[in-house]
Amino acid sequence: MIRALLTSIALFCIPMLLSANDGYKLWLQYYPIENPQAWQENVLKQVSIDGNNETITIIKNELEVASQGFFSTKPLFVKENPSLLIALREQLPSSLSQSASKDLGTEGYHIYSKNGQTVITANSKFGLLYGTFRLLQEIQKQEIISETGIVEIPKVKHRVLNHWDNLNRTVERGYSGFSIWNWHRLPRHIDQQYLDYARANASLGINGTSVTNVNANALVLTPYYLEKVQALADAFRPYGIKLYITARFSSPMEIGGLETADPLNKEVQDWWKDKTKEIYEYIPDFGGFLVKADSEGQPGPHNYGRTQAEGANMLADAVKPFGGIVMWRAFVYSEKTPDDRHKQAYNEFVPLDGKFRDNVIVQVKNGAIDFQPREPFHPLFGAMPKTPLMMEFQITQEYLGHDTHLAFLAPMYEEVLKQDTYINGKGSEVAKVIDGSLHDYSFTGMAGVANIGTDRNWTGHHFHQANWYAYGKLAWNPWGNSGEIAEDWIKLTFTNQKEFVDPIKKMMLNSHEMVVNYMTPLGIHHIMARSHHYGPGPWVTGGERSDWTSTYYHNASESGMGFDRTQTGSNALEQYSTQLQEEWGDLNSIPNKYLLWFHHLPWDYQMNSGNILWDEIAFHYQKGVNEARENVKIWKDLQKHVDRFRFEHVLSFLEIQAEEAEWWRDAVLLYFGQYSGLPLPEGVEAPKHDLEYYMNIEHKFVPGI
Ligand code: GCV
Repeated sequence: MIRALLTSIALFCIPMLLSANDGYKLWLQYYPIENPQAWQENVLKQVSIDGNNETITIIKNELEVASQGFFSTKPLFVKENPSLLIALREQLPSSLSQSASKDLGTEGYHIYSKNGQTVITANSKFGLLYGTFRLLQEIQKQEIISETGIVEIPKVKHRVLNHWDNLNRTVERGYSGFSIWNWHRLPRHIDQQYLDYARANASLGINGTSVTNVNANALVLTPYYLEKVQALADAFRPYGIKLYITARFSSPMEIGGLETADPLNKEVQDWWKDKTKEIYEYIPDFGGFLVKADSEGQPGPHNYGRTQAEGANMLADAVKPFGGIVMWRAFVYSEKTPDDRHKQAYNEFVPLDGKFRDNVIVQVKNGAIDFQPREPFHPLFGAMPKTPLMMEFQITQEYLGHDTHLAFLAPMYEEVLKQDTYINGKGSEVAKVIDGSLHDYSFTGMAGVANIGTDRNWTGHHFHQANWYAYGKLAWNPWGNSGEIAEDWIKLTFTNQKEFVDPIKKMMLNSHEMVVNYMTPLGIHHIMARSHHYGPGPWVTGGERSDWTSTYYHNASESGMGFDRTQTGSNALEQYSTQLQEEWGDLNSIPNKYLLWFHHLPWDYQMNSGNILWDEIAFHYQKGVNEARENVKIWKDLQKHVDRFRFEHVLSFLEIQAEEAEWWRDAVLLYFGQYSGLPLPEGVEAPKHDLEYYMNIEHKFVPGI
């Protein structure tokens, strides 16, 4: 009897364990391939790869893990007659070289088939590593490698993750647990997760990481921490990843004993030169510094009456002899400046165009305010022809519901990258600033503020792995397509089955717009709760600075709402090209998505849909709620395609999201309804509670601050 019971428990548990997938493997699942085509089955059987270095060992391991996962076999590493030849171009036998692979640069790769063999070639071991990951992805997706094959060359040079991780392991705006950097155990203990992190990044072509918060702590520059940073750099190096750290501008005073941090002071300059030399002794290929200065209480050159260029150049001179760079953030604004926050970075940086050293790249957020659910592109893009500018996207969802709200961000990134600035006439897209082609420079970059933490699945929501993935893909190629990125990610992470891929792709591609609908439609912005930014807070007002309040941005009153950024208002519009000034300044041509970003309008303003503004706003909120509810249904219907762990995890998050979409709708409509004085239009559900109820919701210890 007892034995029978135990047997049945065991039989019940085995499938449960087998179906346990905690998501740790990200998009590198390498799940079994059913009915593989002959070439797929054969390609990993006999592999030839020469060379004796850590990167080559990583490539071999990857091939083993993948082959084991796909086909339950291990590849044989051979010298003769391989099915897969992985070789540097200079090592390729002439019978196998191809002309198309000539211009691969230092990181590009070419995968092709010739004479029955599959070949991966590149000019460097990192090109081979990227090519290997790509081949494995193609195998998982069941694609064929043709004779011309795949030629890939990154369009952006510095593809960097920015971790806003503090030395105490909290993560500013991080919602997936603690920082994965265990500073206390470093340098002696190298956690497996560091290597898995590097591997995942390499699989996307990410080639840099800045491991500390931009709200920086000078201690990271002391020998105690440099030893630890060195250990991380050593772990990442074989994966082609350079390490950067954030430099606190006042470090010479805080840890150097100087009385000033003035960038024009010789002692200060020498301090940074010596410090930099010391860092390079620990990390010979150190990437350089990332700096946030003169922003939100951070020290900077303004403290000494100096410009951003003078501050950046001092650090640039220090790293220059070692080949390092400075990524200097343009997120500079002050509550003491009476101007619209939207305009401040542009006003500060444009006059400095051409004044930065050639190893400084200015890092600009995608929009001028701050990673709102939707923002028009930052007017700096295109406006500094003599200064390389890099993009900063936020992958972590500070303003997008944190970790429980599904928002696939590739469409948002794509919207910004493909937006025409019209700076040099039609066809001057933001992506051309980022890939350097608009102003003809090769010093290019993209940064993504990481959403990675100690959560077992890395990113909190399983679907937010897709945002890390999408960032990596767009950093490699800013002209990439969200649909293709979503489809590939689904296939690599879950399954190739069309019945799953199609609806999930649709759900992902709509998810960002859905969140915009129930949070901030029609150009409404910055109306979230104070400080932690979780949930609605259109009533936020007062406090230490007005540019951190909601009322500063929405300007709601009985007469209407919206921020007038036209000539009758702050005229932030004048920072864009004349083409866009005309398009966005005119109520007949501005896209609805930017309407209240640039215009203050009465509640009964007649929209081209036939609705008045108030009704249109209300319909958007309701639409967002409906879509969030629908996603729960879509997911439930697909249960049979997903392992139990990930199914349940995602389901509970989608349910939270649907509930919180209602919270947003009700709170915001009740609040603005006080001013519009109008009833909710038919089709919009009545709020469950009164405004006071929503204003009194207080979440304790929200992560990320
Ligand atoms: C790291 C926003 C965030 C801050 C962040 C800042 C920045 O203001 O709320 O947490 O600070 O952006 O990008 O520097």
